[in-house]
Amino acid sequence: QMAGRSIEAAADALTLHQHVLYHQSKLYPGLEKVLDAISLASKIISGKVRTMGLSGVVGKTGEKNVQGEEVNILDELSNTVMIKRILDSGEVCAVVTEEEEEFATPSTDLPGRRGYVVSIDPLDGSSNIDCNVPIGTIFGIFPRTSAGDGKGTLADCLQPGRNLIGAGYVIYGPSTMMVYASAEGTFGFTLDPSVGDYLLTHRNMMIPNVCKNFSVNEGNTAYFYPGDLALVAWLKEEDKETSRPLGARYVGSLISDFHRNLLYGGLFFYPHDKKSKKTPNGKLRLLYECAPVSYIAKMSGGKGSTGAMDVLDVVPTDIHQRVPIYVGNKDWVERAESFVRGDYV
Ligand code: P6P
Repeated sequence: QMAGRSIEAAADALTLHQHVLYHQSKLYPGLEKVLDAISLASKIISGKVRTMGLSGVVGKTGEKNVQGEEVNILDELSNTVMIKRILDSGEVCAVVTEEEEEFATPSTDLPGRRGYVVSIDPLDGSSNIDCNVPIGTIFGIFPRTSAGDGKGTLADCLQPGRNLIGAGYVIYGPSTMMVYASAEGTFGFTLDPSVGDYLLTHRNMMIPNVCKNFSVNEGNTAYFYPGDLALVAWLKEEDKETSRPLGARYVGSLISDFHRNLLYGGLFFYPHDKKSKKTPNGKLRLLYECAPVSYIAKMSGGKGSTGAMDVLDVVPTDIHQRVPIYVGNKDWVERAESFVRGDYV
């Protein structure tokens, strides 16, 4: 019986490429090549992450990125590899990445349709890299809006999450997994290093109808607005009917917190707070963190909100724009909205 199962699995576990080819390439020609590029770059990153103490990628470059954050060697490598592979696919007209002030565009003498835009956080959770806590790559894929097949424009990059045609993340955890969501639903693929490919292991992922944990950095409560303070207190009260108090889980790596909540149910939030004038709208970025995870949540039966509106309806005015985010079980996100709506002028 076991043998049969393992033979069957080896024979028919779809690869990520096949999944995209079968489900999306009629509507979105060449999209599978975009996923191939992200997938290849993520395998290179996975290899470095798994041997980081040996592969000389631990530590800092000594530079600061556009966010004013110190850049880790692995951040820079991940960014360089992702941009190059994605633009070389010939299917992408612009890449928005956390590590670059401006969006990157391809040389137009490459064959290809350049019909898509990719927003990407090549390696999210950098503060966790050196201490071996899971980190991740987060990405969103939009259709280009400008005419022709040349380099993309700023307008191509400033699209609301509502326009996403696919979004996903790679979690470099005990296993390396790619979770990819599209109109088809949310599917999980596990990297088999002996094969060197992502094989389907989780079909039609849906957030369970239970909310096990809340996930927020309570070290910031001194700077919270009243609504968020009331929300945190409410989540901790005992109330059997609404299965409170919830557990508390906070890894500090968005993809780890989000992935756990996708599988077990949970409410993650990073509110805007009074901590820093520099980031009045919270810490997480719309285009390559909040919109992709809100899209994945939506495709998995959940929701992402800024507290005042659906994250997917926010039209960016800047490619590095930050928004507050409450994401996870739809009913719990809506409860959170009722607490914090009052804080929005
Ligand atoms: P804090 C990691 O640096 C990150 O961008 C996300 O992955 C994570 O959710 C958040 O910041 C953690 O921020 O302020 O709680 O350390």
